[in-house]
Amino acid sequence: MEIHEKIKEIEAKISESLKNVKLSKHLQEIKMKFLGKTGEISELMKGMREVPPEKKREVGQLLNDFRTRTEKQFDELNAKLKEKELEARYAAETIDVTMPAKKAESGSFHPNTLIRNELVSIFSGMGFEVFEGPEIENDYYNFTALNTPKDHPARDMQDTFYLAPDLLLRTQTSAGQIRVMENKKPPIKILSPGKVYRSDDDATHSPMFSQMEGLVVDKGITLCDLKGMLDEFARKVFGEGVKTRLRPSYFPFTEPSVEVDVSCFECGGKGCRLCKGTGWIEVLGAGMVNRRVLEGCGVDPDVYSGFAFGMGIERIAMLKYGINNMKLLFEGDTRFLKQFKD
Ligand code: 2NM
Repeated sequence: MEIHEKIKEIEAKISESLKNVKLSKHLQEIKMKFLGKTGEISELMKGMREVPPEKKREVGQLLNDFRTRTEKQFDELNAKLKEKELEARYAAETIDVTMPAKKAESGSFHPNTLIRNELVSIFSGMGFEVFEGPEIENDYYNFTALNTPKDHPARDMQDTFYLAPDLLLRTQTSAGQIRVMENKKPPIKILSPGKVYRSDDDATHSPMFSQMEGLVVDKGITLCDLKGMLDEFARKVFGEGVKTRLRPSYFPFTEPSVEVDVSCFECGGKGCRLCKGTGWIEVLGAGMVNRRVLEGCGVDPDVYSGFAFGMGIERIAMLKYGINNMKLLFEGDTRFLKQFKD
């Protein structure tokens, strides 16, 4: 076949192939088909061997021109495609610096933590030191040392989570306070916040809840000291005008034992829904440490006396923040929790 026709034929193939090329990657593949080592143009040039000598110059010139032309054609198209691809990439990766930034959500403290921190701060101000005992205790520290007799209902399997015959989840943080009395000579003034466990689960009881207990032991400590400290606590937590009232009660580890009410901070004592018309709200239990408890810890009850108190953190949180459902404090629902951002 005539060399001109051959060239024309390949040129036609090339323009046909280039019609729908959109990506430089595909262009490169097509280029190989024609200009690669075994491409059509290269194969055509290998045919130079059969060209008679007198035609070699002319045909060689034609083929060289053709190859140069074609290479240029590919290079130019490649440059165009590359530029388009770069533009598309820039467009796709554009950052709109005027877009409003995504708000970084900040966390908030759990109401229990807020109350705990507030109480620790108030009692630290009165000279209490924080002591946290272990959550796993034995019968002695949780019951016996606290003067809870062997047949006391609190020891029942139904109220206490036992891990082994003599290993249990503490039902009150005072278990740890016994260790302090055993190891330290009075004056003792400690605050014990922490989780406690009771086999109890209904609308107003959770099997795990948080307590804050306080203990003061020294020479000459009386119920008046307890009352004075409680007044200070009530004013700081619930407001300046709030008073406290003691009612007789019973705990095995204190004698006498009292329930402590605060005057209703909602109605000022006139009676409202919060205080159920009584003007008073029960907030904690307390008493003078039972001499048998002191004795058991090696503290001479004829020399020293002490008072102790204990409150439920959840209860204080519910009262202070007006939370009407205790379960909200255990669910971790952020719709609830984020209302406590300050
Ligand atoms: C309460 C009520 C009354 C209490 C007793 C003790 C200890 F360790 F001294 F015996 N710590 N906390 C106590 C007393 C706790 O909670 C309602």
